[in-house]
Amino acid sequence: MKGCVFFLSAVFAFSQLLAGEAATTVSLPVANPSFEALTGTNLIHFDADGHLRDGHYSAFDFATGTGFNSTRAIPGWSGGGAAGTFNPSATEFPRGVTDGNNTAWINASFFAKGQLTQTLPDRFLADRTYRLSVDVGAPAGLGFPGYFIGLYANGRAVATDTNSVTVAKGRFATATVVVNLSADSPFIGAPIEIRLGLPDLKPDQTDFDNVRLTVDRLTVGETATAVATITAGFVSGIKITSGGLGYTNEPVVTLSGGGGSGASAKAILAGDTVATIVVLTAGSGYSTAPTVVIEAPPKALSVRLRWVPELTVEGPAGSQARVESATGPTGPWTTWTNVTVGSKGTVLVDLSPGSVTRFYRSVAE
Ligand SMILES: [Ca+2]
Repeated sequence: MKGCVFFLSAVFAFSQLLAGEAATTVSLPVANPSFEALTGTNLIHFDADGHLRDGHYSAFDFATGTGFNSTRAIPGWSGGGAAGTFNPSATEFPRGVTDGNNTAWINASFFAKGQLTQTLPDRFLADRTYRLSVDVGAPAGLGFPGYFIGLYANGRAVATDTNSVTVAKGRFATATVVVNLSADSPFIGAPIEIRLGLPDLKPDQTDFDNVRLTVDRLTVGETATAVATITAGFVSGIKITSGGLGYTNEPVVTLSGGGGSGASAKAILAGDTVATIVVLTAGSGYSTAPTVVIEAPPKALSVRLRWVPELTVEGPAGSQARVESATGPTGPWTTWTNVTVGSKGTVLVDLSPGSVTRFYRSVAE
């Protein structure tokens, strides 16, 4: 068949593969996120249920007016300067606050300003999208010094927002910062810190409410982990070190090693993570804590697309052709496959690794 003319055309087609990556958004726990946690018994400032009265506030640094000095002015948050918990009245916010009754307040003067910080138990991980949202309020009848919100790690700014959202007097508006860190970021593994503050030494007050922090986490392959403790040879408890993600059914928990036998345990889910592991039988004879193995979650079904070359060989029906490939346009050429040409041509798809960068030609046999 030498001398026949064969024609090869190539188009790039999408190939669908399984086991891609899907993400789910979860909330990271923030202590006292809406500033409702402060309670007290001083009936000047707190009602009979222990909640701040309308128009009353706590403060880190002074005890004048309707305020009072408190080292726990905002539970869960550390503070400096003029800052605390505030239950605004309709004078400051005619439409109320955005969540619950209270806000955080931070004051500034021409000489000093307050700040609030909270360091979370969660740490920054790579390739996750972190989103911090905070409702920022400008109390009516007072000067508004603007706002500052930020995510920090090891004392350094990771992502911040200063005054990008316009806040009307007597109203709240939502400010947001978003960050996604690569694996070589110096912040990976550092505890996540939230900071709320004022950008300038400018009177008078900014209020903050409803602090939310979410992270997009991969749903594939996050297996829960846990460690066991023993007492007098028995398994006395199992503590979860990571709840994992993506569980649809309670995973099997096995205990192995440690020199003993007979211990068993059961996992309990909260949503799609392992929340608790209950020891069912304590076993006996353990000299060291047995290893806790938790079954992996099922893989999420998802789709990843990729380019692959689709080749059409045309020529006399029934003739034989050899398709060659090379890494450059001038060769050297090697045989990729042999083909018998059909009456409408023959279609071939190269799914092998590196196919998108290869060159192809057809040769008569
Ligand atoms: Ca609130």
